[in-house]
Amino acid sequence: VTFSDDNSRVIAELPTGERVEVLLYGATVISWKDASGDEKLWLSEAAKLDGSKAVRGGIPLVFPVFGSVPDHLKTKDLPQHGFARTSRWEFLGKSTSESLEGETTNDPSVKLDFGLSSGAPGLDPKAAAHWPYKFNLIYSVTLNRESLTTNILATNDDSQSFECHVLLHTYLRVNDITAVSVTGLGGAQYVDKVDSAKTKTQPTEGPLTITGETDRVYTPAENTVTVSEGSTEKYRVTRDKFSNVVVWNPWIDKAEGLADFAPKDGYRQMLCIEPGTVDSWQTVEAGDALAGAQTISLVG
Ligand code: TA6
Repeated sequence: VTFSDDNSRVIAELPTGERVEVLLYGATVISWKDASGDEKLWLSEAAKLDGSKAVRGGIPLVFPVFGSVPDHLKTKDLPQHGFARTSRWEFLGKSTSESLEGETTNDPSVKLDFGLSSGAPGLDPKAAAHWPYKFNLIYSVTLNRESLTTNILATNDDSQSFECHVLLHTYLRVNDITAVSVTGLGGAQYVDKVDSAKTKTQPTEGPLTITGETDRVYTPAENTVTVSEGSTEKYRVTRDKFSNVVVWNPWIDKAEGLADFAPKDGYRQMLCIEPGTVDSWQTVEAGDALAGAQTISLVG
């Protein structure tokens, strides 16, 4: 595990060559490469990596709110998608699969832990102003040869309960969105945010294909979604303790309208598959915790 010389990122590499890079700003995974150096996440060429705004790409972390907040909540002035992705997290340490004697195993893995809590120096000041709760977040990133797992644990250290959303806003890299199909959503209800947030049902037969702006909050029965290109499966995204998967592609016009989305035809090389719990407010009682994880497995 190494640090960038400006201390803004943590890089971990396995002895077999797989590599993950995490920006301390937002604890945002900004790169995940397999042993042959193929990048698995999409990162905009115009992504801000200097802490001036949420990273466009990689795996932004959405907490405590998804989207903008309804007026009835006192947190209505929080930034879109909350403050976890716009705060500077602390690197808490790493653990590897190497045994104590130091010889490497044939299934190497490394886990990086990051922390953000109320009162932390790196907390986005908007948070303190509009999220008056004592909380602690631990975010773990685990890399092994064939997968990347990210886990979020949010504990309520306050004497009152709070309500929140949590979501892992993963930008998967694909070669050509027009050849992509997604399975594992058949029969699932979804809120179609492109079509005035209507609730619809995904047909059971045939995969989901992306032919235009797509912005859907699914509540699937199964906990795994598979992303294929042509007839080749590429990613299997399994979620744990998350009830939703958001599928998002901005397509041409929305990509055009996002200042930090580059190149503009980059919508053809990305698909957001976002495990989370965002269709209802999760109440976390004082002293309780909310946890969730995604595992992205490389297939084929
Ligand atoms: O996850 C889908 C979504 O909520 C879209 O509606 C779009 O807003 C996207 O997130 C990106 O949001 P951002 O705040 O990162 O520009």
